[in-house]
Amino acid sequence: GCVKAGLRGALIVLEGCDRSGKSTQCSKLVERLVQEGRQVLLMRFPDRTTPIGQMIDSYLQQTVELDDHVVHLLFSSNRWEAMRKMTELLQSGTTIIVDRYAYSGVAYSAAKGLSVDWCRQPDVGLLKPDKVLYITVSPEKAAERGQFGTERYEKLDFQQKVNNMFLYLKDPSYWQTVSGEGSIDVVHAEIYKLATQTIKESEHLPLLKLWT
Ligand code: Z5A
Ligand code: MG
Repeated sequence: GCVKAGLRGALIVLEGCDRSGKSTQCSKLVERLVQEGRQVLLMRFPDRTTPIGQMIDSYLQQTVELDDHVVHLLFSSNRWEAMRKMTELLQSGTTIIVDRYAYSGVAYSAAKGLSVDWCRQPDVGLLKPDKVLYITVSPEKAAERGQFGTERYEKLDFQQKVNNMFLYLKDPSYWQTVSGEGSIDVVHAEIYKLATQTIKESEHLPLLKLWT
């Protein structure tokens, strides 16, 4: 698995509600692509390692209170601060698998009552993913995967609002829904198939910008 000159990497985002298995599937996918000798990187948003990410972390852990608009802009800034690095990596042939992106940004803030149009604006112009794999699980299945944690948004009625927002944001031109209800290996097989197709299809396509 060597890098073919001039071909770019793909930007693939996994989205979905709480406990749908995004982080589990992102790790498994990246592990397999690395084993195959592909150039690939795993990223997640929020990236809690940067100064902005640390502010987000304090908010999610409920150690600080912030205005909803402020939090929204911090999540967006946390993506913007990664854009230069992501662009360079994609152009040099690295595929990036991303655990949550701007869709989570809009879905969670709009579920709190902010206007969807307002919520989209700060993320307009971010790199547009080549594919969003939207993992779905029923609330019953999600409940079998353990209790809600103690972070801010981990409550059932709120998660249902978030789900509805994801359905509203879903763009069939580049989103694909994947059932997250099978075993980890079954879900992985489907995601691997779609991701490798996307990598192949994106090689010669230009990088686009989100919501423009
Ligand atoms: N947020 C926001 O408001 N604005 C933004 O712009 C962004 C995010 C980017 C933290 O995100 C919060 O930030 C989040 C949205 C908000 N709030 N909430 N809720 P995060 O990404 O750090 O959230 P997380 O808590 O790490 O992820 P998650 O959504 O809760 O879980 P997941 O990654 O989808 O699932 P998982 O960790 O892979 O799996 C959950 C459990 O299920 C685990 O025990 C697994 O072993 C098990 N599992 C996974 N797959 C299976 C299958 N197939 N069968 C059985 N069991 C399974
Ligand atoms: Mg996760």
